[in-house]
Amino acid sequence: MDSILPLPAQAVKPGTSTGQQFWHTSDKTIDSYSPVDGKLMARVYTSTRADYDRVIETARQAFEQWRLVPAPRRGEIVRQMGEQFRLYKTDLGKLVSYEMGKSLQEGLGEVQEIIDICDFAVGLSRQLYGLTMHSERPAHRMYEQWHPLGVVGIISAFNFPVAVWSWNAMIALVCGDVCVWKPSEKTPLTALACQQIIGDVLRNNDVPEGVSCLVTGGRDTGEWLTRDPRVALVSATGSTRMGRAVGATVAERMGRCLLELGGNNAIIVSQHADLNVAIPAIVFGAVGTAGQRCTTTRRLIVHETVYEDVKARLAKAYGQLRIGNPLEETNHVGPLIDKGAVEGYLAAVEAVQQAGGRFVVEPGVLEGEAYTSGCYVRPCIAEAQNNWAIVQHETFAPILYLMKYQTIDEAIALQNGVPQGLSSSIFTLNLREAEQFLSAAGSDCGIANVNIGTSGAEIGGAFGGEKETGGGRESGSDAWKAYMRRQTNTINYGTTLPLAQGIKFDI
Ligand code: UN1
Repeated sequence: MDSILPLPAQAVKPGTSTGQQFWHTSDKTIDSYSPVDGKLMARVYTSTRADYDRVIETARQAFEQWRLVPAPRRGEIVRQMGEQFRLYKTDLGKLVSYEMGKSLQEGLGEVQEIIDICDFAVGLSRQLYGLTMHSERPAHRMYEQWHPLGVVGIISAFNFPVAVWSWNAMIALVCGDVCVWKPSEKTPLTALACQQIIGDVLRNNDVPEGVSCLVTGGRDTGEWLTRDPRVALVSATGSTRMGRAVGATVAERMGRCLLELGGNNAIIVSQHADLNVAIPAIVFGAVGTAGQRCTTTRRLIVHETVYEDVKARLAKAYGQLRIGNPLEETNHVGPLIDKGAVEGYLAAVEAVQQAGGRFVVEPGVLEGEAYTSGCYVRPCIAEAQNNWAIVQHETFAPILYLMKYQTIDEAIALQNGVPQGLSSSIFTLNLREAEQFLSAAGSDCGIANVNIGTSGAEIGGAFGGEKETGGGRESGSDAWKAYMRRQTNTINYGTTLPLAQGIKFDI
């Protein structure tokens, strides 16, 4: 790992953007262990409250200047960041894979998402459009503008340790905001690497110190951000439990919140499906990132006439999965993030058994020389009922629940019959049922696909979901509007003062 780890196995420091001011007054560290081999990768200093306050103050001052930089110029700086990520794609992809445990291909894919969102943001920097309206009053003009919002707090999760930051940060930066990132305490090194990668660009362009900042720590650090009235928008990715707390705290101070929380994503496999397309999509959706994507396929709702066939094909495909070191390209499935996640997996397996579930592909924790970190588990499949508590709950592990349906109405009801609403898909070649699935009476999720799986969304669309998924939208489409404030402007260029609504007021 030498080439990707110039960071020594000693404490490295969080701080503000250019890398010239790394403040840390704490001697407390987060120890980052790789789930791949259980080795200590580095110790990262955590931010104290005093460090945090200095970061926010610097960010606030940077905002005063950054908001005045023309948006296309901000876009040019983001373009250069995208170039840097192109240069470091392999190194950063490997680091993501080693620190988080996802396969190298997925680590590289994650860095590609950063590059893609940079490109998207560059174009967007010339398209932060407002509408013009026709005033009801003569000699009046109405239009709206989108102005920068302020400090954006980004709380990210371990499973996409760098891409989700970039969806927020790159859009926020072209919108004229400044960013304070609190990465997951499980993956602090990849965050430090990103700050280093963009540091040169910020320095070369004389960008004010504080435009992109990093604070490290656990739950307390996240709470500082959510409670802080200096933070205009908190964008948080993580569990529903975390999101509920963040949402309530930010709402209390009338701040803005963008939540991207848990999913409980289902694929419907109709009797009209092309199974040659469906099976690989299901397997990638269920076992990719070892079941630790918020878009992971957790439930499979299969028409009764193809149920046995689908079950047999899946069992065969799972039998071919290679589990092991994710940096070895021949392996499909890496480890879970830590031993706590393995316990969560085992608890879910037990709950399935207690509810009466039958495993079609058996679960288990892998042991032996290749699995010394203790974090490698077998992706498994269980026949289950949608209303079981364990099926209603998101377990961040590769467990796929299999269930049967008879009518398309029933399948859609099952798909929607969970508290979460992130991603969904149907495999069918039947136009009527595909359109029903996409209609107002179809899937209730933020993402609904036909003949592709639930995960692996492209950055060009708005990403997020409904119900307990939190309602936020990040990344493409017009998600940028969440990072700006809208101002409606009416200008009177006439010589009289007509009032709206025809009101007469003569003095
Ligand atoms: C997440 O798991 O938080 O759609 C994000 C996908 C990825 C992003 C997942 N592009 O699976």
